[in-house]
Amino acid sequence: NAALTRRVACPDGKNTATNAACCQLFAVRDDLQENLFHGGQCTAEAHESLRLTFHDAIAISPALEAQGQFGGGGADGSIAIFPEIETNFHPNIGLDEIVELQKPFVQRHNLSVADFIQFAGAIGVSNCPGAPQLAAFVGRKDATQPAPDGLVPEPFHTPDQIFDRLADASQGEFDPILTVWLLTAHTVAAANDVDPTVPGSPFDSTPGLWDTQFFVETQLRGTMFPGTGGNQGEVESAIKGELRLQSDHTIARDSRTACEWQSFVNNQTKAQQMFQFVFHDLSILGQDINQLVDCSEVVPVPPPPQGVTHFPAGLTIADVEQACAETPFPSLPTDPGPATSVAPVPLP
Ligand code: HEB
Ligand code: CA
Repeated sequence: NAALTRRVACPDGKNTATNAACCQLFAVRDDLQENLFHGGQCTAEAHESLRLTFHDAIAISPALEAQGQFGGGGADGSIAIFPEIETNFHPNIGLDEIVELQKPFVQRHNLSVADFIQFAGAIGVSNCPGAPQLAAFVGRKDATQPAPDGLVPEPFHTPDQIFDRLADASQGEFDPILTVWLLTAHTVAAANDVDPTVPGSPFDSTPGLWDTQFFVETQLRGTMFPGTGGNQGEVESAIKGELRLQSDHTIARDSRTACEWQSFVNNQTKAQQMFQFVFHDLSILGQDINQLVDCSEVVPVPPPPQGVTHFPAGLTIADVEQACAETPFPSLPTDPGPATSVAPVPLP
């Protein structure tokens, strides 16, 4: 049907789009890829841009509103519009850095800050082999006031606290199962501030790949810390150099989520499709979808997945802390060679 597929020519003379409102995004995309993401890499700037999407979007609370308090605006850009307030909230530690790096891009393009944050996250993820193509919308309304403190989950929160918070933010949509889907993001992630003696400690052995190693490695019995012990929100990991968040550990073992967690192991399609679905909804929390234009076509199709799901060298099924009672842990090959050790993700 020609009417459905008709495209508009963009004023840049190079691109076409299904909606003229998407034309401005091509230049933003190209600028981000060249000048923030090092020519299209899945490195720290991409990881931090993804984390920022969550910390902006999740700060919305119908429960607070019901008590007559301002509950935050969700994906409204508030974290970058009021950075001196929100990046000082404890769970937002470290995000001042990516907010500062993104600032000149926001200034030289014409997007709302809210649109920019979610768009940068989607472009950053598109550089990670095996990732889904994430949604991109334009038309969000920017915040006029900062979100209140206390709405972003912490790694030392219990599963109950985290499940309650995500359900509140999404009016019940993000249940424990969808919380697992959201946590797929930790496949391209590292921590700088949980243990400041070892910045850049990744959550899985492949922080540059959107794969399911995160779901494998968080199920392994913890035996060591990448740096010092005794940090709030951290538990032992199974691999040298890897950092395990207490929240990832407990949600991986909680009876409500253990089988869902395990179901991601060696299921690349699931790791793509479920995250694509939840990011779409996360990225528009607090906004009216009917006021937005879908420009997802501007997001590059990510490179194909790389590698085979495996146990890190030196570890086997015997090291799995089986938490799902219903189905056995998938059988996986063990990497050859001496025990795996993961290098830190280089800082921006
Ligand atoms: Fe996340 C990172 C927590 C969810 C994305 N985390 C991170 C960290 C922490 C966290 C603590 C580290 C920081 C530093 O630097 O130190 N998370 C968390 C929690 C939760 C979460 C508690 C709930 C459960 N995330 C999430 C989501 C997302 C994310 C949903 C998306 C969407 N993260 C992320 C990323 C990262 C992180 C991407 C990385 C960053 C870098 O690398 O830098
Ligand atoms: Ca990974």
